[in-house]
Amino acid sequence: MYIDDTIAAIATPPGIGGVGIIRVSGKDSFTIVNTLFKSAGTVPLGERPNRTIQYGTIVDPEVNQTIDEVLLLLMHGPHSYTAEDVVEIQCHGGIVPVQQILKLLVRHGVRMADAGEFTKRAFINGRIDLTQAEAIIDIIEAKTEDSLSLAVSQLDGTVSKFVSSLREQLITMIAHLEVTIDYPEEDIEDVTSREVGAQLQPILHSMDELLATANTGRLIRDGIMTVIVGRPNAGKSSLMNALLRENRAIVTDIPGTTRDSIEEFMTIEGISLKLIDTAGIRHTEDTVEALGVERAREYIDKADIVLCVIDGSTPLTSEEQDILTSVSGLNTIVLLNKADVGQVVTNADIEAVGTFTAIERISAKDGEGSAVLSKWVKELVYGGAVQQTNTTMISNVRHISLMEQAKAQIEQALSSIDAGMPVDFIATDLRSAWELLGDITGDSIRETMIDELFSRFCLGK
Ligand SMILES: Nc1nc2c(ncn2[C@@H]2O[C@H](COP(=O)(O)OP(=O)(O)OP(=O)(O)O)[C@@H](O)[C@H]2O)c(=O)[nH]1
Ligand SMILES: [Mg+2]
Repeated sequence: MYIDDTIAAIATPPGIGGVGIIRVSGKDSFTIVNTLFKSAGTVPLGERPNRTIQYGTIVDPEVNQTIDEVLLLLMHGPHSYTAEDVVEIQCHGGIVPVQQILKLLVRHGVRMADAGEFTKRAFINGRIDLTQAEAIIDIIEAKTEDSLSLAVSQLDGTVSKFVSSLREQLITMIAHLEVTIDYPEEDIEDVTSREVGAQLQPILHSMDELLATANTGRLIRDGIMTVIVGRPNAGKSSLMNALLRENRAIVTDIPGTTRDSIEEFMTIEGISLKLIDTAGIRHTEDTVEALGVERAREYIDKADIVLCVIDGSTPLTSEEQDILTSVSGLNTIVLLNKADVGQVVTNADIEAVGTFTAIERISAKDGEGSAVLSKWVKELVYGGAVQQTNTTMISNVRHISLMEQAKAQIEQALSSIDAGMPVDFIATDLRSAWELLGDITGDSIRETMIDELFSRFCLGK
């Protein structure tokens, strides 16, 4: 892919701020900006020292009208974000100056960049690989300190280094096998297969280790989808408000108050949670309410944690038993609410219906619930074998899925070896694994996938 045009975009968010930045990248950046820039010095921008800041004004040369006072950052490729010649124009941070300057640039031969096109160029020009490009999106979208530091470590190339080292080992083995295909002799094939088999074991082991971090990595990156369900009037919206510490959802003593789901983000233990309050689940003739109930059920399927609120002050109803059955076996915390008015529902009553991660007593009305939730969030994210410190973590669903597929290919190669299959079978499996791993870093990726991926960026990035 050869890129020969010059692109520009407003890199700062729309609105009013201290400065506004327009980024220009491509081989004509310096010459085009030069025709619009006026300063005390007369040396053309392209000949001024690299990586300097130049003060002056942007002037529309056709009518000799000054648009704004600016600072220019000059960066010659390949030492720039895109690895091309880049000029960043800093003007005053209003909506009009940035737009006027961009329009002027377009009139002088610059093309408006697509979303993510600067980062795409950095990738096409080989400055970063795909995992690093994806890490940049994650940095921009990070909602907590933990998700930021995970993304930063991936920008540093932790995942790429891991993947590249696996690919190098695989290609050596493939070469080894292919030599034997060219000189087929029974015992050489046999010896080679066994050698390759022995070398594949540690590879498989390290893939397993990385995949073991996937759940933690994904939860840190994407946040925990926490869904509050229960029958009408159980106290779900009261719990939502208690967790958020604000009166976000309407609470009344009328069953069926919440009719549509309400979503809010919150942070617990440095982890971002997407909290969803749903309509009370019951059989209803009301069309709107019924849609809300259906939506509640759909959320249960997607949830990382289900908070099932039961009114503990009255005996379990058959409706509540049905709800409990539908969330049994999931990562469900049963909350026996209204502890303040005395509880008649026992743990045994709940356990008789199904299996749940925990059963806790709370009083949502009094603002309780946070301590319980934070305990289980910690358990879910950091519990188990995975330690967060210093391990390479895989968090992107695309990477996880490709790594799993590559692992399956290696397992297949191992069983071919065990079954005494010819070496070309084994080589084919290993080659597929090598290609799948290459898709992670973008070494063998298709163009449509690249476009799809970069379209997720914002303009000017
Ligand atoms: N005593 C007591 N009452 C509570 C508690 N939590 C909620 N309530 C009351 O129970 C009633 C229903 O509360 P909501 O939070 O609206 O219940 P909900 O589950 O969201 O109900 P729907 O939206 O109708 O499905 C209100 O009158 C609340 O004040 C609690 O811990 N103790
Ligand atoms: Mg409600």
